[in-house]
Amino acid sequence: MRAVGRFVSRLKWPAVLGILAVTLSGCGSYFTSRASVLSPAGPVASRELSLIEISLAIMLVIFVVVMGLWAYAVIRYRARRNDPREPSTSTGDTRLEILWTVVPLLIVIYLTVLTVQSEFYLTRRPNPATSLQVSVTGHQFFWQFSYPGLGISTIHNLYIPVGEKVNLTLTSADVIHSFWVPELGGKTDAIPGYHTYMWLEASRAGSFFGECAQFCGVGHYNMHMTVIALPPAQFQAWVKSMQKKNASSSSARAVEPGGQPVPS
Ligand SMILES: [Cu+2]
Repeated sequence: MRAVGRFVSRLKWPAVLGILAVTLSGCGSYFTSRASVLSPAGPVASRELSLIEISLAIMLVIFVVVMGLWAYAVIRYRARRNDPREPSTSTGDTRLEILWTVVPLLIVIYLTVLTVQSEFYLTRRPNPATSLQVSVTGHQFFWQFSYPGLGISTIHNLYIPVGEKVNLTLTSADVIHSFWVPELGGKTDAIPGYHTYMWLEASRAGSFFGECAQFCGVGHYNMHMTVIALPPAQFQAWVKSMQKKNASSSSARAVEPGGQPVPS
């Protein structure tokens, strides 16, 4: 301990502040980056963020109360030079024991109820009649999206209409990948030979950055995607233009403009 104290005192405050500044600067990109769970753009991500915020607020209250009591005890009962008396000790207090057993129990029950409710909300599959169906396939190292009801397919970019639930069925052509668009919702694994499900909805138009969140090989770092949420009329126009291209294409397989052909 003494060695640590000597080390800190030799560093002095400017150095400590310098290290803090460098370390915390890493947080800047987190708050401003395209891929932040802190700027939700749809009901799934909003629900997830509210769970994070509620848990964080409870933890903050506990932290402040515990640290406050600790600081009070340290200052109030510290050894004083001119006071040789030992501080008084107590052997227990039933009311306090009950209090610090019941309060954490209530907090855990509250968080459990909130979490289970959110789980049900997030895993309830939207009605196929009122939602868009998309099959997502992870490949080393790109994402493929096909719209079974519309006969079109894209890679890299997932086009969706604003304000409509999108029902995703995920799988993988090779290894395990994980589909993650932070502003729209949490991660879901794409597993070879297996189907997983999630739904998303964008409540505003825009481009939302996404990436593979499961290390899947040398190209993992570049396995990005963009979810492009268009107003419904524009989405319909995009669908029509893709279907037209599909019809005129000899391979009968339309590809995202500017994208690579979908590998067979
Ligand atoms: Cu991957």
